Amino acid sequence: MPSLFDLTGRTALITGSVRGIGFSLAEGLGEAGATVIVNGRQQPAVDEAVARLQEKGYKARGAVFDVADEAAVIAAFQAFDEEGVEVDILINNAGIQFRKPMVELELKDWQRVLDTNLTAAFVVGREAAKRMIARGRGGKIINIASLVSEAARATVAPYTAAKGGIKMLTRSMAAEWAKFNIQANSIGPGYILTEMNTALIDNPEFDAWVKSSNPAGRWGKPEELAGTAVYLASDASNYVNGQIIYVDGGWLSVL
Ligand code: GCO
Repeated sequence: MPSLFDLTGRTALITGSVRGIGFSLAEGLGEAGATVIVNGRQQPAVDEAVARLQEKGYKARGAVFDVADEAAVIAAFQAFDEEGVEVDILINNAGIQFRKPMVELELKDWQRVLDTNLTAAFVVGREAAKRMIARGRGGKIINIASLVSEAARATVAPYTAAKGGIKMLTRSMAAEWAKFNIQANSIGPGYILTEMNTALIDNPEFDAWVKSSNPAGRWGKPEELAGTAVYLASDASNYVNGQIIYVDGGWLSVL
């Protein structure tokens, strides 16, 4: 009996996957048998990530496009169509961070974060879902949320608003696409040891706050998100829709 978690024969597009959480998710889905499409904005970084995955024995290819550029997203999916590439699993992972108090925040910086962290998930999700629906065999969409999908931290308002939006966009996707056998869910990482968080990791006070605020008493590792991604990308979650699974060391569950 094939494993409920076997992704063999399925193709997964993971946006923003040349490093960090996205790359770890690509490793996890590759390990489960999926062909992974690495996405980023720079060809050299995408090529390097694809090579690293292939060296590990995983099936991988690249797709260079900016998720915040609708025309580029549409062109990328048209190229998939022409090449016969069928995205069965989409992980909307691409995201940026911009830390500044709101009273000092310029609209252009707010907009750039919302464009990349929320609107892009809608645009890429729309292009993937159109094709999943047309193929008639369903699909999986996983949106990367955050602790700040539930509770806010000062100085990251655009990121927080976007991640709160990801929570409800995920439910909207479930509301509209469940009937096509598409399951759309989210993963809410806690504070993870990633390049985006370097400034926080290197700040002794912030590091102490993270370690004292979750019952695990530590930062999470990117690879600790892969199992949840494989679960949500596999047949094991075919009756799960519109949910967020927090991978946060217990942070949100305790006072
Ligand atoms: C920050 C961090 C967070 C984490 C993560 C927490 O500045 O507070 O970047 O946003 O990245 O989203 O779940």
